[in-house]
Amino acid sequence: MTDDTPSSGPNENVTLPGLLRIDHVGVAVPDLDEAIAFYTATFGLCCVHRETNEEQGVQEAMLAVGDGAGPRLQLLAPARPDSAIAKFLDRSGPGLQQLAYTVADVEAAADALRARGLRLLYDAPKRGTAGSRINFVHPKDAGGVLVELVEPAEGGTPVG
Ligand code: MC0
Repeated sequence: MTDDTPSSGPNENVTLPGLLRIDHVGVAVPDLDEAIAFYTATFGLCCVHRETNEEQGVQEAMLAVGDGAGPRLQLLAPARPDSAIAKFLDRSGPGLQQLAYTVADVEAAADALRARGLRLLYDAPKRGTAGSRINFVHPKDAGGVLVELVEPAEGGTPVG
């Protein structure tokens, strides 16, 4: 190692997951309408998308910040009592639930992380916001953070 070799950072000998940017930050909330009202009135965010994801058991909203060019805030409310968000709220209360990164290829990103010994929650990607394809890294394998990988739907901009 020479003096100018970084002591940490990308290792050219292993495949990296290809994270492009922060896609969104997810916050668990008990009531979606109330949360949207709070974030729009108090912080001036703009709700640009809403949907119910039956498979995930969530009612969700995406909120844009400022000019909308950057990452979104995702509000996640339980659509049923046995959902991941309901369990999170029961255990931890409202608050930060996940950090999501945009990737070009969710399967390749998941494979790269599996190769490093991280547990991915799904064998194959599932449907996420606005037709995106998603997978998650177990929070116990990512420093206590539930990491989501998001491959946006064909055509680019995830939502809005
Ligand atoms: C659980 N733990 C977390 C956590 N959820 N730590 C950080 N962040 C979270 N969100 C911790 C617990 O405190 C506990 O720690 C340990 O993990 C329990 O692990 P477990 O028993 O294996 O699992 P569960 O039953 O608590 O479930 C956690 C798990 C689940 C991440 C597997 O929430 C899940 O499947 N999430 C992925 C799906 C999801 O989150 N869907 C909702 C968003 P201790 O220390 O007490 O052992 S849907 C979405 O996001 C879509 C619409 C999109 O963006 O497109």
